[in-house]
Amino acid sequence: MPRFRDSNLKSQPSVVRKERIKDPKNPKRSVDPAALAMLDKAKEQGIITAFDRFAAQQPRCAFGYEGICCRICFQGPCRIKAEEGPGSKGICGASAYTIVARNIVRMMAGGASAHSDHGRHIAHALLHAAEGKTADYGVKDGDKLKRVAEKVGINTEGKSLNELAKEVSLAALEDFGRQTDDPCRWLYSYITNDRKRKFEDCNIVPTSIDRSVVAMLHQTHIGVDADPVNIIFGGLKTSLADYTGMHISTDLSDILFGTPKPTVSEANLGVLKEDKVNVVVHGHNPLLSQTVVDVAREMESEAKSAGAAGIQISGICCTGNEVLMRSGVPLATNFASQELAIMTGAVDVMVVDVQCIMPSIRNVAECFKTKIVTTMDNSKIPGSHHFAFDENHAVESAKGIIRLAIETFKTRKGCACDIPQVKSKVVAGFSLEAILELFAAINSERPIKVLTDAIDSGELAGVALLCGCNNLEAVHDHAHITIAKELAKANVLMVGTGCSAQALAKAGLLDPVSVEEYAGDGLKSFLQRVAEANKDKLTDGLPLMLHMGSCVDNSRAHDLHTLMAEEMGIDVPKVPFVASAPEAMSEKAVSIGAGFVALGVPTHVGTIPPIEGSKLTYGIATQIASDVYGGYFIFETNPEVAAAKLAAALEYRTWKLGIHRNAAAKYETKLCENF
Ligand code: BF8
Ligand code: SF4
Repeated sequence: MPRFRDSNLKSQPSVVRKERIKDPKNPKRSVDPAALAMLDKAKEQGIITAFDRFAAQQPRCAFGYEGICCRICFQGPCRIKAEEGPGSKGICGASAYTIVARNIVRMMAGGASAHSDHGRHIAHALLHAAEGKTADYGVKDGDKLKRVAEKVGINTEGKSLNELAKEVSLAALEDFGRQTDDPCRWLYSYITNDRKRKFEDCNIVPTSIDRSVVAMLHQTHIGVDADPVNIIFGGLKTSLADYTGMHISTDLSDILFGTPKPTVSEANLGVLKEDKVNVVVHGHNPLLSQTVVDVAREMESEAKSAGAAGIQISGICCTGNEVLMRSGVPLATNFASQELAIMTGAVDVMVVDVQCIMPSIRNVAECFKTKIVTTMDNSKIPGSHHFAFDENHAVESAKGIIRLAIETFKTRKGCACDIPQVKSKVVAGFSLEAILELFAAINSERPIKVLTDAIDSGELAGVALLCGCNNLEAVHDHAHITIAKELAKANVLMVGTGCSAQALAKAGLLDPVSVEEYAGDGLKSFLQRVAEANKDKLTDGLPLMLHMGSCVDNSRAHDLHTLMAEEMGIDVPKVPFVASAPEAMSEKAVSIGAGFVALGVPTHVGTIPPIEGSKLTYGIATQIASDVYGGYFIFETNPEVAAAKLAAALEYRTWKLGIHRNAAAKYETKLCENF
């Protein structure tokens, strides 16, 4: 990690392990007023939630927490129990560094699999739509289709949209199973030439998604790789396969459902309506949730005939982000508080697809009228309703789900609900295309220059991506909100995704009025200038953070980073761009974070992943990564200190770039490439 002006700021956490979790036995650990109201209700009614189960799991096993428990073969679990002697290694002789490295890269493989399988599902839907095999989907954004085709090197001339969609989806599917040694096409179409050289030099270029995951599981089988650097580099290859899968998901979802544009909506449990049929979509895959949203609009009259005032759809987790971004559907809540939405008693159906769905939602639903509907072959919860979802029966399944919700409403009608009257206005929908269109109102030739000029002039301190999960280990939403407020004060332009964006949405930070209260003078003038130039499109102004979408849409943020690098004439690790996952928890977060680091981004994580058990592996993540890739991890559990570290990382890059630019001007040379 580079040295910062304040030498107290390091990549290691400022908080000792024992003090990291505030009040761990207290189940009321949230700053969201709606969640707190529901936690009171849960206590009164004796309903157990994730907040209680977190307390019950304390104290956690130190071996697992530090990553030095190995369960890769069943001679174990082996734990590293001593500094030396037989207890200092696993039964096979694996050292702490091997065990920690193997565990963490297997998490990357899990994350890459989840994102990419989602992308594959969408690629199949696009292919079948293009071949006329499903009537339920089709190309909605032909311009995006052409842009993506051109970007990945497919000739668009003289081809119909369906011909092109077929070629693009087949090219995407090839990235999953290519058997030659050519690189993943989606990765190589979007990154800089300098990054390609770097990845080739380090031998971490994935040739296909499936192959890199299989190779990773092989490499970490008992008795294969013991070298932590080689294992971690194998993990980085998998994380770049994850990037590939995320980019395919984003691109093909935009083609099928439209590229997001700024939209006004609301967030938090107050969006549920007692007198309406409430359908909550939860999970990640827009194939289903977008169809539910579209079908619900056509079924309003059926709901009204059942005595409801209409149908209210709202979202949780990333599927919620997908339908917010494209259709303005309100957000109910984020990951940690998913059970609490059911506690309102107002949810008729919670329909789930894949990832981040707590199996406990069914137990909570049993206490109310709520029905849980699972939809995917690979994601079922015992005791729930299952509507098998596939591209050929999407509309039919969505209609069945809405009808079940209407029937449930009939039995719920007249029962008391407890909907906390808490919600905030949200302006979201900032795809990269939407952001560039806003900038184009100021500079139509080179829109991205509006942003890089603001950094060069010192108006903005840089760009930060706020992303990632909730983790019950943290006080729900607190770190997301605190870091956002601190970075806003420091004039950092923020973009966001995932549950992080949802935390800010619920807290009112995606309401443009929050700019006046929290933004520093530079950020305020930048946002106001861009909003003023786009008065016709942005009737409500710009919010403090630009919501770019779901977790796969971190690919949009990577593209913004790459465009900035190209405009500034430098490679990505020199751009004042940082990322933060203040409350990360999932395997996907591990693979995204590792990908960010390989792409040269200082990446803060506010909840410590299980790698502290090996100083060597920890050093690879924080120090060696920086030396090789320019990106590195910053671990910090205190959000105020984390914000200071992120601001310092930006300042360091701006300072260094300034020095090299001055030197280049003084000596009339080109900008040095290797600083
Ligand atoms: O993919 S942020 S808790 S919902 S894993 Fe899950 Fe984490 Fe939320 Fe979205 Ni991303
Ligand atoms: Fe133990 Fe080695 Fe088996 Fe891991 S792989 S459980 S360290 S014997």
